[in-house]
Amino acid sequence: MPDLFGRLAPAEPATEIMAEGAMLLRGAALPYEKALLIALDDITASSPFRHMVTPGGFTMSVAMTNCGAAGWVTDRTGYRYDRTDPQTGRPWPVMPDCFLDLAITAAARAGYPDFRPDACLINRYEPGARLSLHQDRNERDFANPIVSVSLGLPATFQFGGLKRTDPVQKYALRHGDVAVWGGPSRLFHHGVPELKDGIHDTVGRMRINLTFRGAL
Ligand code: MD3
Ligand code: FE
Repeated sequence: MPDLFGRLAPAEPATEIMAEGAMLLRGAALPYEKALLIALDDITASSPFRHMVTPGGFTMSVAMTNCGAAGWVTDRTGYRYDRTDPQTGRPWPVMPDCFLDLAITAAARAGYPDFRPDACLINRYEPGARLSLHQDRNERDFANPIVSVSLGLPATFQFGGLKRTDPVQKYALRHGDVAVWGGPSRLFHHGVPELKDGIHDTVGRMRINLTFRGAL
């Protein structure tokens, strides 16, 4: 239905191109907000958030858990995908349908119609938490994109290029934003500087990021 000025509501929210192969779908997760937060409570009741230790012996400021057939873990022996949650000794919680539906729909809109994630890493940032510049390269097939969903407090997101020293661009990622990284951008360095304090209406004093991967 056109409004008073004859405008039609867009069927899909605006998309921004961040880099070749990388698209930002502003607000694309908003229709899923309630379902995602309920499913998240379910996941963390079985596999709670925990602060993992890097191979170098540092405890990460970001708390993590996973769902899906495999989960990303780090400990003193290295980074890997594991079918078992090392903290519970059980498989990771099943990936909820609303997670899968959002990830598959977003990837298709960004030009990756065949993406079927088998792992979702869930990051929880409390004020002060940060993720230093890194590449995601523990996945088997880099032909799969990574889909990232931001919920809660806004964050600055930085990404550079294939080399650690390439210049970085900054984006504000807000509640409901979805980013898809594939093709030439798949192995770009990226990170999140210290989360600023604040309180989000529905998520509280934190930022949650879901990253969907084809890991196995
Ligand atoms: C660019 N998470 O979990 S999401 C991670 O906000 C991670 O929690 C950040 O980096 C977060 O590994 C950033 C955006 C993102 C995810 C994967 C990428 C950007 C990416 C892979 C390649 C290039
Ligand atoms: Fe990453």
